[in-house]
Amino acid sequence: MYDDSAVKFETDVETRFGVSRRDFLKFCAAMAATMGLPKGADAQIAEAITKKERPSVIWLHHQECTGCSESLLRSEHPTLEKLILDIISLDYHETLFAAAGHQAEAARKAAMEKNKGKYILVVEGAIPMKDGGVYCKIGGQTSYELTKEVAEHAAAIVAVGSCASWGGMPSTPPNPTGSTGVGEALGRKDVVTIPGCPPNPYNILATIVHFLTFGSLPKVDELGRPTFAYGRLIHDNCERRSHFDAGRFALEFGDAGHRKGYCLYKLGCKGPETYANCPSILFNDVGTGSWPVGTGHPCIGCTEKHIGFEKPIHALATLKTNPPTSYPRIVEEQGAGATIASAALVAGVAGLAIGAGMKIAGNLGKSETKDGE
Ligand code: FSX
Ligand code: SF4
Ligand code: F3S
Repeated sequence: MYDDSAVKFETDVETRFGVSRRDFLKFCAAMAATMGLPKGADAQIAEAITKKERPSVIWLHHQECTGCSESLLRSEHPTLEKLILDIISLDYHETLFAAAGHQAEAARKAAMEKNKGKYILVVEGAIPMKDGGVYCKIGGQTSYELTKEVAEHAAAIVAVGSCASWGGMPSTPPNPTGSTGVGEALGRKDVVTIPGCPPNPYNILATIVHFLTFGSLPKVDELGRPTFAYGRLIHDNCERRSHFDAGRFALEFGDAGHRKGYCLYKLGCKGPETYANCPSILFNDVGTGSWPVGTGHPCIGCTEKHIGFEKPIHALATLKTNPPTSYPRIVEEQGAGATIASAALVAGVAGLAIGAGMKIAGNLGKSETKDGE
């Protein structure tokens, strides 16, 4: 266990990472919490980050907007980008590299040779497979060729963002370039995917920190997504959930319900069929409400294949969870009693045992709040 009271630790951390010991330990605790690790894991993480050799990371870009890198580098408190660039040895990253052209390609090849079998390959962006992959080329190689070459001797492959995970936005029908994700393009099942457009930077970093600390990638679901981040429905963690359960919905952007922070289901929120930790981990480190639904926009399901970028925003989400066993009181803030329609919704739902999700969906279509919101 690292003796965190040692002056040396403090000096090392401040010198190396440019953050205070306190901020560094907070960061390690945040990483442990993000991954749902037990007590003591933050000390293991601190020890690994400060003592172990920085893992070499080769970061490839293909069809994408670079929002994934932007999101990672714009994080604050403590300045996450400083930690990232000190926790890993970023040996190749097209948009951050000072080098260009042959120099950049030479740096990639040197890193691959030096760290053969030990480096992490991070892929951002989709891989076009149509017409021999000609729609995206880097240094004379197609995205597919380049990825295959780097993947061959990688210790782990991490697909960052929805594009790299399954094709994301570039693969939206009719998918003219035959875009797909890394796993499918390479025919590999061992690719860890961190979907989201962009993905939450803490999920990216936690995955890399897990590899650094424990020498393995985190547990994943059948889509290759770490279960610590994609194990729960957004809907089950959403701060507007009590409004959903009580039948209080925004029906139009800017209406009274929207202004009061009611549920966005009827505006097309895909939270009920989207697995991600957005409501609990939030974005941009600015505090409460800093995630799509928190700002009043329905979740578009950007972490889910065939939902984000494919299912229209006006289409209602498919409800995946059973109705709750208890409901909040249906009392409007202004003191009015339960509305007839929302009471009917509760009564209808409470009486159901089978096909509950479908029934709720039916009721939702009919229910209205008192002032027609
Ligand atoms: Fe895709 Fe990332 Fe969306 Fe953009 O690069 S997941 S388009 S945020 O940047 O790959
Ligand atoms: Fe939140 Fe959307 Fe679920 Fe409503 S439908 S509770 S806004 S996740
Ligand atoms: Fe994406 Fe929905 Fe989260 S749109 S960022 S999965 S809230």
